[in-house]
Amino acid sequence: RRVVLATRNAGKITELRRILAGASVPVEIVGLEEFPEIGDVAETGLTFAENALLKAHTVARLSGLPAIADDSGLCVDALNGMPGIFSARWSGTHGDDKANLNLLLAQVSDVPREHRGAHFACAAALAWPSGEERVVEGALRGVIIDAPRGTGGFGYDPIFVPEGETRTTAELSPDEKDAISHRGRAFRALAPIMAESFA
Ligand code: ITT
Repeated sequence: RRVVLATRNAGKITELRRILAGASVPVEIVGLEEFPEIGDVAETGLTFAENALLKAHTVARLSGLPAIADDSGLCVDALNGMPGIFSARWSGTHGDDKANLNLLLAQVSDVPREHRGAHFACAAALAWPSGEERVVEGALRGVIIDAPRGTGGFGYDPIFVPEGETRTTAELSPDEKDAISHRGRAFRALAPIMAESFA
């Protein structure tokens, strides 16, 4: 019942462990640090689902265990859905959350409030060493604000206010974010599939 969590993003690891624990999936989650021989997976897919499957399949094949992966990002209406699958490396440096967020803020600085719509998207993939696979998606609509607020979460959370909220996702409690987030939705949908396949 061991499953490898195929991500190196610390913010995701925290959230995924929390979400899967809350969904009572009967598995032991193993981190990638147990497989130092597995390098970075090139994210060559064109969609969140393709990239999540690429990561899950690669890690399942190399570890010999089932693997789950998350591919996610922020899609901004005024930028035609960008940064999207490029969210982690929008500024040019992979994983530089602050630089990515600041570049995005500069790019929407002229966009009026009524056109600040955006959504977070997450594809949650599960793959087995046999090549079998499942993938599900979740999303959260909201708006991009002018200046960062809050210290929770990671990535673009300080500039994203979900629909129906006044606080950014960085100002929500962990439980509040999980309840509505793209990641919470995707992995809660994957949970019964995992539970069934590990029963
Ligand atoms: P792994 O491939 O190792 O999982 P990564 O950071 O490269 O890590 P992605 O390609 O899926 O993963 O990029 C996700 C990026 O999208 C992340 O770096 C953030 O910038 C953004 N993002 C995703 N979910 C987010 C969330 O809940 N809050 C804020 N930003 C988020």
